[in-house]
Amino acid sequence: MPVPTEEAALLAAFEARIAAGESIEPKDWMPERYRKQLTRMMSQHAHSEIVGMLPEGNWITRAPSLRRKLSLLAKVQDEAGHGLYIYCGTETLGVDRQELTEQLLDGRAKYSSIFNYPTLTWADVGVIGWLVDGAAIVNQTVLAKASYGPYARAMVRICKEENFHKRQGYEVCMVLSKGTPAQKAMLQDAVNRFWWPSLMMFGPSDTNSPNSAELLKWRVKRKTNDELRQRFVNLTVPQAIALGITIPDPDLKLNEATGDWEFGEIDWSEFHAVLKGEGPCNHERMAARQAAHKEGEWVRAAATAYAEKQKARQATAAA
Ligand code: BYC
Repeated sequence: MPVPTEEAALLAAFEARIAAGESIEPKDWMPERYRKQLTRMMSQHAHSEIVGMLPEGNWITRAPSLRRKLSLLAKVQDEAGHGLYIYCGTETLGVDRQELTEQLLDGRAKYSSIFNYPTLTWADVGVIGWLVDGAAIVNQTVLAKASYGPYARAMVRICKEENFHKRQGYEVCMVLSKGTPAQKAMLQDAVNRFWWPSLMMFGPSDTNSPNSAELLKWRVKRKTNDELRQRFVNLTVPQAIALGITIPDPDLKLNEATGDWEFGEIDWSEFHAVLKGEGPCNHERMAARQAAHKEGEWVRAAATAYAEKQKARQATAAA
């Protein structure tokens, strides 16, 4: 079916604005497909921040000192804030948070694969800060230049907080790396378990990424999954060397000509299994979110009743 002339003109104007580096704002015309892609990506991102509180939240009561407990508490709270900024961003696209939450709880929406792995030791908390938040910074620094204004602006603030998260994580790793043989072994074990899942956070390889072409065309994404993954590896390997930690990849080697740290093949069958709900903690994560939603029902009911009472009071005062 031919595209109506009016819509074709709107689309051309929209694409010209994007090509000129302008920001698209909530009330601007946008193609339905752009709105849909952004809603999908932003909602997954928001859900990841919320589900992402669970693995580290698991260690708040067991942090080894008050100082560690305070910084971990602050970090986990920040993640809740990130989720809220991004849900607010999706509201500007016309979808409310309740609807997106329902999609998460009934399994229609995805969240980042990384949060389906368990946190078995205290070293995991350090390694998540270092690798997982480190990967998020690489990805999100570029998203801070995304064409959709509310998403890009949320990323600026989130990246600042992620920097604190990465530093607190790396500092935990540094202390462990200088500790007893048992502490060093615990750190190495955590890196062994989180290295490959961290690389998977960047999504499938470019040849297998169905959404990339459209997102790159509309400058939501500014770099491809593989480009960002490579950047993360290049930044992280020297940090691992500084810690005296071995990256669990026998094929890892520096290509002197390109300056890239070349790495081995990712196990994509593991990635796809986790996306299908078959990761080590998928069931546990979903059960935790469902329980939290149920337990929070009285808060939502109380807030709604309060808002209605306020509205009624204002109506009486105005009458
Ligand atoms: N996990 O065509 P593709 C954090 C899906 S949280 C699960 O390449 P796209 C933190 C993808 O959605 C930070 N699913 O997709 C929080 C698509 O499926 P659908 C989280 C994945 O969108 C707490 C399909 O695979 N960051 O930092 O072009 C504590 C094909 O992929 C994954 C974000 O969410 C995955 N890893 O690119 C600590 C960043 N990868 O929807 C830290 C924002 C791919 O078609 N998102 N899929 O059914 C993005 O940058 C992009 O959406 C992605 C994927 C690079 C993730």
